Amino acid sequence: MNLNLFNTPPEQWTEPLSPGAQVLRQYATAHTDSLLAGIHAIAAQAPFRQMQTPGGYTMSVAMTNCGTAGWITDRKGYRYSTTDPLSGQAWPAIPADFRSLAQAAALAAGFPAFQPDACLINRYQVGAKMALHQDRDEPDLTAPIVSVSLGLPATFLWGGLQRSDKVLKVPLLHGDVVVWGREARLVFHGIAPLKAGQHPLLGEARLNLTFRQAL
Ligand code: MD3
Ligand code: FE
Repeated sequence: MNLNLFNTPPEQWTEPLSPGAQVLRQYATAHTDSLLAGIHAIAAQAPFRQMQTPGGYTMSVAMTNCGTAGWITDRKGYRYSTTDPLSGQAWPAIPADFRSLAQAAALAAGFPAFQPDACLINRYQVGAKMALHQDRDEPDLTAPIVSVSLGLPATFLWGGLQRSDKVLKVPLLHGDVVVWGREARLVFHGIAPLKAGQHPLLGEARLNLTFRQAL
């Protein structure tokens, strides 16, 4: 881990975040208008909702999905579902430009065979957070996860392979894309409570897309 990274302005990030995690700083910036239009259309079919955890808590992050499968949680557990439990219908398809962006980012990070079939869309309002967790509901852990950050900046919490490992804080900004694979794929991670602010395109919110191979 290069500690200089945290004193270096994001525009100068040129190194991997850590083994297996490649930051493609501002990779999505030219595409943010079409991403936001796509998310708006998806949310019209499959609204953002705050899901229940198996333990009975309501998540502070609101979520929706596009793709053949979408990630859900309720009292019965965490899983992928081919239908939206709110409507009983299939999730909206992944827009072609979303998919191209995710595949190009994966290719740039050394994953030429990435075929995302699920895209979880997280919406953070001020104070929303995501507790430290691993993403392990996907059957093929050799496939990476590609994330795209939009809107207000977030503090990404980057731990290790044990929940008790030291956590580093990394800023994720509007337009940043990160490809998480290999040694980074099962690392514990989370998002600190979203700080108040106003983003010119998104107001008081952050959106995060995560492209996954879930089937
Ligand atoms: C590292 N989302 O949806 S994206 C999630 O910003 C999630 O909404 C956060 O963690 C967010 O599961 C972080 C970055 C991310 C996503 C998946 C990962 C980092 C990851 C999977 C493995 C390792
Ligand atoms: Fe995650």
